[in-house]
Amino acid sequence: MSDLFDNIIPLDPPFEPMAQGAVLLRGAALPFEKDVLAALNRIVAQSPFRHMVTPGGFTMSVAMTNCGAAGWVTDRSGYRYDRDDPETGRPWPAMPESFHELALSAASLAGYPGFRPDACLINRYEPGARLSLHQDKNERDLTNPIVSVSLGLPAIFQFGGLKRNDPIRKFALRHGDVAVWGGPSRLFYHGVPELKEGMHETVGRMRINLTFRGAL
Ligand code: MD6
Ligand code: FE
Repeated sequence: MSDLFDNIIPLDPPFEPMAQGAVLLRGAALPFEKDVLAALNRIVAQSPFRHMVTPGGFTMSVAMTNCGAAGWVTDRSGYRYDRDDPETGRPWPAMPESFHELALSAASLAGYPGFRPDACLINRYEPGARLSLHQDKNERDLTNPIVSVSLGLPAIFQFGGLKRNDPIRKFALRHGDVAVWGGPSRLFYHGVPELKEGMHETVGRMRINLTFRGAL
């Protein structure tokens, strides 16, 4: 019976262009889902999710943690990458093998082969949490793409242009989707409006977003 399935050629995940250099790979994280969620639990046991404070003094509604050689942090003094978790005083948890494999495979499918991220920012949205329009520009080497993985509850992703008031397009991001973006759109403004109430069968009442970067 199983030999019926042995010769099936795996199809690439559906490939949706978002902008020049940016592509949405629907379901590309699903083969890694189990390992990634198990590894995530180990990371959070070492460096728990926390609500960081922006330089302007606002507490973020999205809770964050990191893994890898460096982690993205914000506090009253600004945004930066730090090798240590300021809450624990210890280095961020190492990047798990399953995270590396997922990031490398999605980046390659999107046309960015050989991606070796050194930072993974992990965002947790509970219903009502949002991330206002921003650019990701604290990374030293902007030739690296960003690989962004969505797990759990669906969200709307707002994707603009190089200027804050450029027109915005919207994409629905669902469990398992991976957005890869770089090149001409690497510095495009983007955000996530308020997460809607809901319950995901494996992840629960939240959305998890992993964004892999070459930060150092
Ligand atoms: C999110 N993502 O999807 C927030 N940034 O929850 C980001 O801010 C982001 O998805 C840079 C590149 C891809 C992203
Ligand atoms: Fe971002």
